[in-house]
Amino acid sequence: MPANGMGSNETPELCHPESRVLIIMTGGTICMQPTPDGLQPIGGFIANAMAPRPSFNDKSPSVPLEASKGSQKVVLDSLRTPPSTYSRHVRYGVMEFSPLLDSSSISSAGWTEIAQTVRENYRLFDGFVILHGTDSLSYTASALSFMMSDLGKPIILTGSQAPIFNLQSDAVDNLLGSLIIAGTFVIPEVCIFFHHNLYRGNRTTKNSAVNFDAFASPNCEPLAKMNGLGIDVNWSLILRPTRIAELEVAQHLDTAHVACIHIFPGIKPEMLDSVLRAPNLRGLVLRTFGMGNAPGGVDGSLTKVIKSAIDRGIIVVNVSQCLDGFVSPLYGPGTELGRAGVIFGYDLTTEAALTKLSYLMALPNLTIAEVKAKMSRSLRGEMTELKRPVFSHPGSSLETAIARLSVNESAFTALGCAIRDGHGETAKQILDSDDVGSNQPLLKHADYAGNTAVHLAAVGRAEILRELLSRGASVHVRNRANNTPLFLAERVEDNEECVRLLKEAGAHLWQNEAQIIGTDRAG
Ligand code: ASN
Repeated sequence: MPANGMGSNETPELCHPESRVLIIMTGGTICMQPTPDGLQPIGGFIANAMAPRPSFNDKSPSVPLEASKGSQKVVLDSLRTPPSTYSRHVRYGVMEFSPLLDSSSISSAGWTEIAQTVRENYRLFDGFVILHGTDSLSYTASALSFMMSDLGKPIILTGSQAPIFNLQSDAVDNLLGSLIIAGTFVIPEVCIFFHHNLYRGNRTTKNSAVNFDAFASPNCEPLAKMNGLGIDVNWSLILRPTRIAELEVAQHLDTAHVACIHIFPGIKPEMLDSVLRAPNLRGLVLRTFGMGNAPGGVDGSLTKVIKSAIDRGIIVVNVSQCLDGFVSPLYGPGTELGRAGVIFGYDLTTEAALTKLSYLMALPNLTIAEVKAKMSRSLRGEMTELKRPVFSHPGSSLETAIARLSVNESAFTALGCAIRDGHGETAKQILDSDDVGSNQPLLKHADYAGNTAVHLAAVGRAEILRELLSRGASVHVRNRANNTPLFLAERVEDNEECVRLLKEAGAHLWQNEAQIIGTDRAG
């Protein structure tokens, strides 16, 4: 058995390893029951809704789960799913908001509470599922996506159109799918899972008040789809951090100084002006017609009030009322808005535009010019940016040539050889040739023992490890023996540089791994 734990029989035999997922219950229809005051969220979700259902409870003994709530240590009751088609159990505990909310009442304070709960429990769980009402789900998902920088683990938001206690409900499918995805795939994004689709959260909008298929992501394909038996992840779309840094969570969003106006034929410039003169207003999202047009008028008075607001330092962002497509200064009225200094939000949804503006306005020390510049760029995949060109590599090495044939075992084998032999330049070439549209599918590959390139490099190839991490390779994927790259790195002597790099990228040891390393060192 190799001493570094790379073999599949390193830790005690686990036929079906467990992932740990924290469910944060904020409320929403999923946990509602009828009352004389209409549907209201009811607490005790794990005991009332999950424990009685075999798909959420394999009846194994409950293991107390250590968690953190408002910086206090708490112990959560846990349940475990039966093994999924991916041969993993998901063990989970539930933390409930108090009070539970209809999501129409969520605010920036609620987003801060969710984000801080994730941060406090980040090292204790493999992934997070946020249960939330559907009404403002896209706003919350967008807000959280901006609040989390260098996220390395999945955060999946879901809810349902009908309560879980109803005979006909979408709740079980949505919750079970979210749990399995959060416990199986290292998709380091804030996502919404709904009606068999996993969406990038900041691309979504609620498009049905009643249908189970309630969300649309008009300008971005689903990140994954649940098919009959399994889940097809579109790895080429998944975004990963592109620098070596740990998760950072923004404190809050400044929703108090932004507004949103929906343009309609006949809108009075005075109406818009009175909104733009609201005390302390700093930003406005303008929902325009088609590709970004607003009524110009003979004297352009609407544009005049907008220009005057921009001159007073207010940021105005143009997004389309159309779900599909983008805004651009193509037509006369759009060109006029562009000349007045309006920022074109390309294909941002209204939800993403408002929360992004609120996020940027809450960041300390950003100038108006910097906020404007960031509004025109994608921060978390919320707007489409032109793809990087694909370069050819004349005169590349044999390994690179093999690797370029396709993204498959031969490419990963070539990369593995380069890592094993410490050929940093070759590894870089292979990764460059894999960098189609900056997706790097090779970073998600694993060998027969489930070791990713990061596992392979963690045992002493610091230079290559740095390269992998700067390209966004995950430090959280576990191999078949359930070990993280950091565990392998810690078990190798004189390997401080790899350990340091992994920790800088947010890696941490799980309790069982720390115990084994403690025993190693004591011995
Ligand atoms: N009003 C509910 C909410 O957003 C709607 C739902 O969850 N389906 O909390």
